[in-house]
Amino acid sequence: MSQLAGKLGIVFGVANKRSIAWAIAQAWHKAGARLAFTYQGERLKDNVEELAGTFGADTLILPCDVTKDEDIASVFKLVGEKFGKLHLLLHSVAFAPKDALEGRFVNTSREAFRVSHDISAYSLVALARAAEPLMTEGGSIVAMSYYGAEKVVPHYNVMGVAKAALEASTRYLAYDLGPKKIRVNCISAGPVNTLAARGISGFSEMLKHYEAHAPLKRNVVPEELGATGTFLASDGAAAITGQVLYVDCGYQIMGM
Ligand code: NAD
Ligand code: 0WE
Repeated sequence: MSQLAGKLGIVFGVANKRSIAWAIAQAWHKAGARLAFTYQGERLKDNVEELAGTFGADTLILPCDVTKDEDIASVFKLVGEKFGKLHLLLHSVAFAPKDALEGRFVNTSREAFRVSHDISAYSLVALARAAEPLMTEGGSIVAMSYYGAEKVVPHYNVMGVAKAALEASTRYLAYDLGPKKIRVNCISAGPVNTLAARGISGFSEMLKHYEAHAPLKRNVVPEELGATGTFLASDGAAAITGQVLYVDCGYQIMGM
């Protein structure tokens, strides 16, 4: 129950109640962590305030567009003032322009490649650097990835390349931050029906494909991502860093 008692954390990537970030935040909260939240823009402010507000009226909820250095600086300044230190950081942020996820990968524009890597991969480096001075007692940084980082998933396209960069960044960050007892890991989740998955043509067929082919013959549920997120944040994972953990009902082990 109180695996994370006394831990202070910050969560990036809640858009609505279906967000993977919200599932992990709820699990961290139940395990005893005190959390701050960020939201991408005014459009999502009310959603995040309604969800995160249930953790107490004094919950810190701040705007942060991860492409803006000044937003990141102001978030960590305010978190430093409120918490004084930090133990946990969840990165659950990704974006590629919609047309880049529809056509052929070979047609990815320079701008779509830049934007998707800036938001989905570089942001982890920027957030880890800003968190480091506050993680004075060590820490756990968790980022969300997907199988398209290592194998071709049709239409995942430039997001797959950005997730490969995210996973490699996780390893280099783990090396740099290890001496400070800051661990950095990825959860590679099977498909989950969220805002980011909605509108992906063929997504319901993908859920059926996982049900048919994954060893566990079902899809992952958000609560299971919460449980893995809590494990990685906890002292039970004190010797785990730089890893990608598959929370995908075993799909990743299959060769056919
Ligand atoms: P979601 O839409 O709920 O979350 C994506 C978040 O990214 C949103 O909160 C959005 O506001 C945020 N974001 C986008 N651009 C941003 C920016 N410039 N600055 C700050 N925030 C920005 O969808 P989700 O499925 O919960 O996605 C969360 C993470 O999980 C992503 O990294 C995604 O790649 C990963 N993931 C999702 C699935 C899936 O099937 N849904 C599977 C594996 C991994
Ligand atoms: O990481 C993701 C999706 C991230 C995502 C989603 C969108 C939709 C709206 C990034 N950028 C955008 N841009 C938008 O305009 N997933 C793991 C879910 C996902 O997306 C796919 C998948 C899966 C799985 C896209 C194609 C194929 C499979």
